[in-house]
Amino acid sequence: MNFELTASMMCACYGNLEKELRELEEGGIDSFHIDIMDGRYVPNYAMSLNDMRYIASAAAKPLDVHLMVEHPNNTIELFIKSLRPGDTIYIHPEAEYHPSTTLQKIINADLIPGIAINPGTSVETVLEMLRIVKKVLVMSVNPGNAGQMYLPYVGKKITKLLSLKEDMDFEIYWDGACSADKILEFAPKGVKGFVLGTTLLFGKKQPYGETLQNIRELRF
Ligand code: S6P
Ligand code: MG
Repeated sequence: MNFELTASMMCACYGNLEKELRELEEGGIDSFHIDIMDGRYVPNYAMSLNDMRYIASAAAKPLDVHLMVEHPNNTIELFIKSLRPGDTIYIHPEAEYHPSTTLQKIINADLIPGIAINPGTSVETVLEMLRIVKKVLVMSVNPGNAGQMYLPYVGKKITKLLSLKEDMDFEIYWDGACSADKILEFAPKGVKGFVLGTTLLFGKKQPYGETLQNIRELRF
């Protein structure tokens, strides 16, 4: 089965960041998920612009930048200018007065536009934006931290998004508490990619390549 795996780099070991990147790339990761937080939109900081710049300069695989910041329109150029075509920027529509303006800047820079949908946000409130974006990041935990519990009510929203994705031309990605059983359930239904954090990839006594291989060999 064809699905993408992206590594949540806020969960990586910063003492060995270059080694982490190499091991993940050699192990077959598809992209690097970069969680940028401002301490206001979410009560945490996680990664910074400089962390993202370093990973952008050192990685061969694309970046998947998840902006959990208020009014990303004010600073979006800082992110755009360090990224390459094929990289993605997700914004949270609730964090912006005019999210379509910010998304247009991402499109104009030849990057892939995405929105991230919080557990408490309805599909109906972001419906028009689904026509603009190419990727929808469904948060299955509240944004701000790794290592949280899956919120089961998010499953219904994924079902709704799956019914819209062909017509509106976007792909669905999973972010938060991603486990093997979730990949087994949702990849066959059409969820295109999964963000791997502490639940499945980091902090295990297993080389990343083996873990990623095991995930690719899950039986559907
Ligand atoms: C949360 C963030 C996520 C986490 C990821 C961690 O605000 O957007 O990308 O880093 O969910 O994965 P896990 O398996 O520790 O929940
Ligand atoms: Mg994220």
